[in-house]
Amino acid sequence: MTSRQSPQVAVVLGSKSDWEFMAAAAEVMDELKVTHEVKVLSAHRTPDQTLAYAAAAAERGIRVIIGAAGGAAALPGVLAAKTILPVIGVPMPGWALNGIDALLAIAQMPKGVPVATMAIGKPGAANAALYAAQIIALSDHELGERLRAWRAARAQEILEQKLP
Ligand code: RP5
Repeated sequence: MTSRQSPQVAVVLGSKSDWEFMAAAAEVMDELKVTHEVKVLSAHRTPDQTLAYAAAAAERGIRVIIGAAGGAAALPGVLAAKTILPVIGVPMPGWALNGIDALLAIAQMPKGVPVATMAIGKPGAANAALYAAQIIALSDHELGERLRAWRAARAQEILEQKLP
């Protein structure tokens, strides 16, 4: 049995430099009270540790994995190759192609190993957290209620916007 404090979502960053964008995912999960852990693991720089982490995630109680990487962004796909947990990929901006490279690398998975691909950068990070929460809410009614309240609060913010 998994305790309430154990992480439900694993956020895996290809580099510490990705945190600048992925902090937005942690903020949303904090708001929604979705427990999570953040790890730095690279498909290219620490391949053995990345594979072992993905292979062990489900038995540790992780329900969803979010993988963030830039450039030749193999990380989400490599995580997905070692688990049947849902994997959500977030392309990181930067370098010459400003995230387009990572977007295509993450989205273009071969048949049989899916990765749910979000938008580039901070919007994608926040949406990855929301999407992970929506998956977990399929079997967590209270989280579903928090998600509904979160959406309603965002709608209210729009309705209350005033132009100068
Ligand atoms: C990717 O290369 C990482 O996910 C990061 O987005 C990018 C640059 O990494 P650093 O050189 O900043 O460590 O693998």
